Amino acid sequence: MGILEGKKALITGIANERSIAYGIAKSFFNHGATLAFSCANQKLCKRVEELSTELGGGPIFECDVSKDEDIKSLKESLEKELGSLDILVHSIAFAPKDEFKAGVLETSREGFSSAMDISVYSLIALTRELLPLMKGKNGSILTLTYYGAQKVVPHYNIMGIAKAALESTVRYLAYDLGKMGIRINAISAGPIKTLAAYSITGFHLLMEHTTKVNPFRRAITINEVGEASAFLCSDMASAITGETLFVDNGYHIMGVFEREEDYHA
Ligand code: 0WD
Repeated sequence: MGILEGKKALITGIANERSIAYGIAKSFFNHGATLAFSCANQKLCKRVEELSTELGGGPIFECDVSKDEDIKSLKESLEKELGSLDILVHSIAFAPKDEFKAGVLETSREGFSSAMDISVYSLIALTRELLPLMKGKNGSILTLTYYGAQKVVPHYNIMGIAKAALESTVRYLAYDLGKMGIRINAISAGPIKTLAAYSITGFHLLMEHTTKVNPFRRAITINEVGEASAFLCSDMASAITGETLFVDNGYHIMGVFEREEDYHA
């Protein structure tokens, strides 16, 4: 029996087969979960439709998380289709491309607001709206973060600030949700070549460096994030909440690097 047998999960944030959310969906399906999906717009929903057939062909809902009305109708549709929910996967982030290029000093008010709104507030809004479906279910919520929340990663800029807020949000929500027996955690994934990653200036250098110096000296895969996510969202992790779990081949444990060339990607 799979570790997610009998659990119903909503997966947000699949843009294509490279998306971290797709790796999570695959693992969840293999571990026995029933899946539903949400995507930001019709175009993405079409893509998800193709990918979801091999994952049980669950329902797909359009939901732009920057719109309260979309989140409300997502809840109504989920209630109609699934009745209840055990797991929410929040795999969503956005910042205007120019905000990555400019340094933090040049961050615009609009860029800051939209990065915080879509990458952080959406976790609070989705959690609050979907909570009634998760009550009494030992529910589990998961979001995705990155090392740039805790240390300076050049070019990550506004998104580093947003991810720091996201990790803090996870801790505060963990406290509030604990009373209801619901857990919430974050996975801090190492760099992976996805659509979102390509918005970051110099991502290929970051990827090359991280891959070269981590203890395993290789890149992580979306399947590895998927397997760790399956564990965190299963009852095996029943005492874990408010945590940020690194799935990065151990890059974050490094203090200095061994060789001079390790500092150059
Ligand atoms: O190296 C990486 N790729 C890492 C990503 C390392 C560590 C963490 N992450 C995080 C990202 O910051 C994000 O939170 O993982 C999460 C998933 O990102 P991803 O899988 O790397 O990227 P992608 O496949 O692009 O999925 C992110 C999706 C969007 O895709 P596009 O490319 O269309 O922006 O977030 C979704 C959308 O599907 N998204 C939204 N969904 C609903 N409403 C919205 C929105 N307003 N905006 C973006």
